[in-house]
Amino acid sequence: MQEVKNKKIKKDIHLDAPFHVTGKTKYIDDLPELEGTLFAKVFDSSCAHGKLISVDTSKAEELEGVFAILTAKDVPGVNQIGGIIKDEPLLAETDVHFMGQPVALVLAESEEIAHEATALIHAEYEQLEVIVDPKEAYAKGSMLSNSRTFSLGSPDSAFAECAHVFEGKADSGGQEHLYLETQGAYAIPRDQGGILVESSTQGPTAVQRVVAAVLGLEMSKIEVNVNRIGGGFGGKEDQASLWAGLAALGCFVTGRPVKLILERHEDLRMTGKRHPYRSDYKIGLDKDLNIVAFEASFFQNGGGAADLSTAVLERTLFHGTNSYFVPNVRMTAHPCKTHIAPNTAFRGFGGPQGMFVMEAAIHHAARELGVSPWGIQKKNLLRDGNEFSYGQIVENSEANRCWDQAHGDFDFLKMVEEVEEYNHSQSLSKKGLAIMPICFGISFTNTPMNNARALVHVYGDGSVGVSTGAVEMGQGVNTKMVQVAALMFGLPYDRIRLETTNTSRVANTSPSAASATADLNGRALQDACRQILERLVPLAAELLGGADEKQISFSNEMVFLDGNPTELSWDDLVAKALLLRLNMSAKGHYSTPVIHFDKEKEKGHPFAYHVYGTSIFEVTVDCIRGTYDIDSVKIVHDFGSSMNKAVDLGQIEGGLVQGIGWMTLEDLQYDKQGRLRSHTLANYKIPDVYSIPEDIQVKFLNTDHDNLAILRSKAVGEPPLMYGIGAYFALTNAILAFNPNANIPYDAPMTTEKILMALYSA
Ligand code: LUZ
Ligand code: MOS
Repeated sequence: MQEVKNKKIKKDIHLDAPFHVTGKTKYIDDLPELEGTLFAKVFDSSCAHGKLISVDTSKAEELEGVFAILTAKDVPGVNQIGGIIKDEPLLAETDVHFMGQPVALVLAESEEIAHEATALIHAEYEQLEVIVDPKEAYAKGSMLSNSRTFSLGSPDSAFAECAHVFEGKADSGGQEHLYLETQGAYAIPRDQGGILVESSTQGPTAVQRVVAAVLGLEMSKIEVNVNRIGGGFGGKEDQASLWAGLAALGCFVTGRPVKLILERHEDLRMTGKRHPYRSDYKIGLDKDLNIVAFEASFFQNGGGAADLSTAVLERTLFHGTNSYFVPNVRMTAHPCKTHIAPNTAFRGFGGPQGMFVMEAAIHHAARELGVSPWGIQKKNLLRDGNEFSYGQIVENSEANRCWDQAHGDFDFLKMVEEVEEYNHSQSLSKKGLAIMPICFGISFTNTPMNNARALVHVYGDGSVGVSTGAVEMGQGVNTKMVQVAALMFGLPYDRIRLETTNTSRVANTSPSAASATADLNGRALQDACRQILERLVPLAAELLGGADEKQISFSNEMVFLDGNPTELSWDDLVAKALLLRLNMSAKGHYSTPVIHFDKEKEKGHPFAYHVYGTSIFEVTVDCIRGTYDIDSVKIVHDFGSSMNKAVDLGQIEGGLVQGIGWMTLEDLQYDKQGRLRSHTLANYKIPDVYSIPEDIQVKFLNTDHDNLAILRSKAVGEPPLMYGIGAYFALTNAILAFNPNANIPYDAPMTTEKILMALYSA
């Protein structure tokens, strides 16, 4: 098919923005309530680990307006929602494994009554030992699954020959997703035993599968519809299924529509988060500061059920050497079972936790050797032909280009000089710099998930309806899908309607995750459009008097011949095609070529491509208070050939700030009983407008290599989060400027309290 060009297509807008900012966008809780709707509330475990002895719902049942209270015995199908490992019941049965675990479901005539009723339920537990620390879990053999090891070269003999070897520990905390729209679902009975589930999910098919299983129905009976969701960040990749499963259970048992929307407190308490990790590392360098060997043990805090932990664990290993080439590697990761809410996907999916350890190891080595970390970083950046620990060979590495351009464009040497001058002249305030290069692999690491479908209808008036498996969560994927269809058909954006994500229109979807949604669904959409064009082009050629099909193209709503507009419009061509009974609908399919991975050998080519970038951080620490400002973040990012700079820039800025929050502010605290203490927004701090760096500059490194990205516009969802790791090390360096002997354990987040302690430590 020839290239289709359309000059009128306006790029660089987010099509949803006007609706978001005027409050017109609709989420689950905005759906009009059907008559007879019941409101659901979850009664959850107040015991983090124990035997469930009894649940007494009698008082609650007496409350006027309570319609039913359901427990595990009311589940008609299998009481099991585990996605990868079958270790998580929908409702607790004989034991509980975290505080916040659903035990009973109250269905009432109003939300208020449901709320009141949950307070009248009483459960008894036999308390068992609670573990919240992953290293303790590992020592006690409390595991979710087997450990995994990635290795390359001969680390043992390499360490023996290293000029410098350093060992240490590096821990990072979890992170609350804090999507603006809390978890929720609305289940509605359909005729002949079907159920429609409106769900706030990134994974409509995952919801369909879970609902069918717990109800003992076939998937065909369950229709999952997602209009859009108010943020996901990974928290709704798998964990929306629980709430949808409960709403659907209520609907199935009562025959009435059931709405279940979590309040913010419930969501904070009951849902899993980014996995906290504790890690040990060992790094070996030669006398020229080449990293020759690296060893790490990652202890993942998985929580009370496996959820996506084993997949997250895998990505920690994939990204354990970040954007550096290390010829001798051994990294082992342990999925540890603890008694907090099951941790889950979160932007970066274990990758950031791995990269933090590598950066800590480099920082440690630089500090001991009295050199700058960026000297070591630069020296070891990935080059074409290098091998990742998982066997994939580096192609089209942009690591050095991003780094070099960041140094040049932002005059890093001058920044270093100015910071040194500042630190000489100021005694009670110090500046710190850090550079954070990133390399992120694009594809689900689980190869079979890398596929997508799209359904396209061209209607009789020439307008177009598009359905894909992509879920719009604010990231702008719908805008990108509109762009793809508009470009294929030569139509303006307003002729393309993006439909909801619905399992009856597009089936067997992978979740919108892994930064791969636009790539996978965009390619499937191109395939569908191409099929329709293949039917239209011969007709257009015929209508234009037997023109050469190869000369036909579509632009500005007109048929073009040999690059020039003809008299034939798109609308007339479509009308004619329908009269001739041509099929103006098509189903497109895409599965990523090339990729494969062998889990026995832990080797393969799992990623379609990698995304690179470099960020430079400058911070100022107030050495009396421990408070700080992030003065600037300067980034050169590998966008490929960005198809929408507004959307892509939004992803960089959002990811960056979310990463800074993870590394500096967001401090999840659990007590020994397994209770989340940072359970409100008063004691869990996320970045606000005041904590955003004053100066954020993002340069687009336009890289035009042939790649598997959609329109060569590289995936952009997750990679920028990892820039935030630079904030941690810039703060560390500012502390060291004040107190060169400071004792600073690598223990993120770097909160102001920790800064203050470190400033005056020895
Ligand atoms: N989800 C998943 C992900 O199932 N597999 C992945 O590799 C992944 N990567 C990032 C985010 N979500
Ligand atoms: Mo995600 S962590 O790509 O759902």
